[in-house]
Amino acid sequence: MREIWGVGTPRSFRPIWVCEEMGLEYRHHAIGPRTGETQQPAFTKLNRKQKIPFYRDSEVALSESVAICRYLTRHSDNGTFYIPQTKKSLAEEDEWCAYIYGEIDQSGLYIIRRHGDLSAIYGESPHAVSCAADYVTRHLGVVARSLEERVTLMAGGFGLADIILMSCLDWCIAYEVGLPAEIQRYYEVHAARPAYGRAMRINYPDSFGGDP
Ligand SMILES: N[C@@H](CCC(=O)N[C@@H](CS)C(=O)NCC(=O)O)C(=O)O
Repeated sequence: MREIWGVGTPRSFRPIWVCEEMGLEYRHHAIGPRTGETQQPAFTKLNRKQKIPFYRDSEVALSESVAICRYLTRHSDNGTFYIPQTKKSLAEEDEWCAYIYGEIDQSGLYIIRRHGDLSAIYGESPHAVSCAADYVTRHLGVVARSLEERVTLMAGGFGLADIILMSCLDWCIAYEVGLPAEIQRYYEVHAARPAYGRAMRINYPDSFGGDP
């Protein structure tokens, strides 16, 4: 049985959406960030990083949202999710995932979080927050250029790179980082996917009346 730990963050949203998109069954442990749940001994035994998301099945135990999602995409092909098959397309998808995760998520949005929402832990720095927002804007501009002609990052269709990007766009919206027109159009197309709606309800139950 697949199990996913984590709720309430863009990172926990990713594997939930992949499972919902691909029709993979899983048991969800809705433990949240900064609630003390990731520090509990039972969870620490599973994931020494004390972070969500975390994933386990009979074969692997994985942390890191991108790694978990990539692993999950190899488990089914219901035809609605693009899975690269060639060395070239795998590398191109990898390039998108590393770029979005490294530059937009970790070096941009998470800096805003650290020195904004989490300033009690990491120190308050309005300057870091505003520089990180500018940094995200600059890289959204790069992504936007690739979305001028189509509404998926990969020419083959909607897939893993889009899930990573969309989760960052939800985060941008929450932090009031403006989206270029091409990205706004892209966002609206994929936010209408039924699996996105289901994953939102599961991952952000408080925003939907607490009832996933
Ligand atoms: N690189 C990791 C980041 C995971 C991460 O930082 N998770 C945060 C929430 S977004 C967390 O669990 N923080 C510890 C806690 O809140 O207790 C990933 O992409 O999965």
